[in-house]
Amino acid sequence: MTSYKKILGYLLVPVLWFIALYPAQVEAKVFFQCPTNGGSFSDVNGDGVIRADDGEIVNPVSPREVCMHLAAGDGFINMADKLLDPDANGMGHLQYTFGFANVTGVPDNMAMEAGMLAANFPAPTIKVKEGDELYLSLTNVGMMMRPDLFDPHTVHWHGFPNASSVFDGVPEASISINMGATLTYYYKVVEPGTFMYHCHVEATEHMQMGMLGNLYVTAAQDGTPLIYQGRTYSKFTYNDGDGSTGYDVDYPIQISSFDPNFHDEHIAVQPLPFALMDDKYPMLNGRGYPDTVNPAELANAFDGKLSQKVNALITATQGQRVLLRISSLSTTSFHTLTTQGIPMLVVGAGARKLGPVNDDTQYYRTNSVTLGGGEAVEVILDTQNVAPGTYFLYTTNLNHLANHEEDFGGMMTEIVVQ
Ligand SMILES: [Cu+2]
Repeated sequence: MTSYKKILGYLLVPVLWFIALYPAQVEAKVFFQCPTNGGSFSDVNGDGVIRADDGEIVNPVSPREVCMHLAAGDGFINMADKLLDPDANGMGHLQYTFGFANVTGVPDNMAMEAGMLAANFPAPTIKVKEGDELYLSLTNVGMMMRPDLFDPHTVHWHGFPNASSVFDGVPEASISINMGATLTYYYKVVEPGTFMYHCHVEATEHMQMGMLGNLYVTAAQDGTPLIYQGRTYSKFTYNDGDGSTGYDVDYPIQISSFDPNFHDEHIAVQPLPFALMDDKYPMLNGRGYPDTVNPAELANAFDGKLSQKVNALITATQGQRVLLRISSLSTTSFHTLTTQGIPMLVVGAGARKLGPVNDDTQYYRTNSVTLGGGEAVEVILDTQNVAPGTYFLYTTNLNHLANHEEDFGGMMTEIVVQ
């Protein structure tokens, strides 16, 4: 009789759990929302262009409805210190991360699996145009390597003028997304400029762990040719009225940095060294030099998944104006970037043009810009009088020119003028 009761007791536990959790199971689910057409037309690769399933570009008339589906979870990336350890087979330190993956176009019933252990660093780039409506579905796929954690995640579009806080991603002031659930953020994009995005849940931890990405908005003035200083442009950093922020090619460059100790303690399920946070891997677009100039998408050494899809190589044809959309999401330090041989013209900061419309007098020439976390600047490099060759964009914080213990790397990339 006693053993019968015992068995009944054991059986009762899962039954009670099932009853308790059943409502949660039916309510929380993956749910990609795209009003244009139920999801069959979408911005699959984050380039801001909507394509049908067969790849045909189907951008509707303005305002465009841009849909994107991100998964939030964990994963691994490879750091750039590939020379120190000869046994590493050309792979650098394997870094445990939290991050986002692009699962746009993946059917809802396969999105969890596609997003698991697929964290990208940096997060998939979000590029939209002023006037667009962005429907950004975020699904929390859980942290596979930390099953003890049940952290929610959010998307915080840093600098976005939300009409209400519900889509701001600050968990204390809005909502955050639990494991197995999806929230679709809605943004009516009304301001051009260089922004950035990150998860805002336990921000010091989740940002140090890598939930950071490039995000920028192209100007409504694009497509209307304007002549500035004798040259014609059809792409502009801002709605400047006079073409003074015109450019030929643009590159988002995001400053970030990792403390390997923090990440290693994390996957070892140890107390996290918040107060001792000390970043040893300074990066541009999630890579240290020389990985910054490797045009390939990098895979990690854990399961071979593509983990670092964005590089930081800047290329231009002589005579072109290059726009650098520089942002910083470092959680620990200010960082200074400089170019040698090509003057920097700063035309915008904090997603605002410097000075009013039809006025270029507040732009300034410099040879370095310094950014703290959350700051962004737009820098134009004019290659008209620059001899073809390879130049460098790098930090003057010389201790940041290293990939942890391996010197001659870190926060540096190349500007190749052809
Ligand atoms: Cu998060």
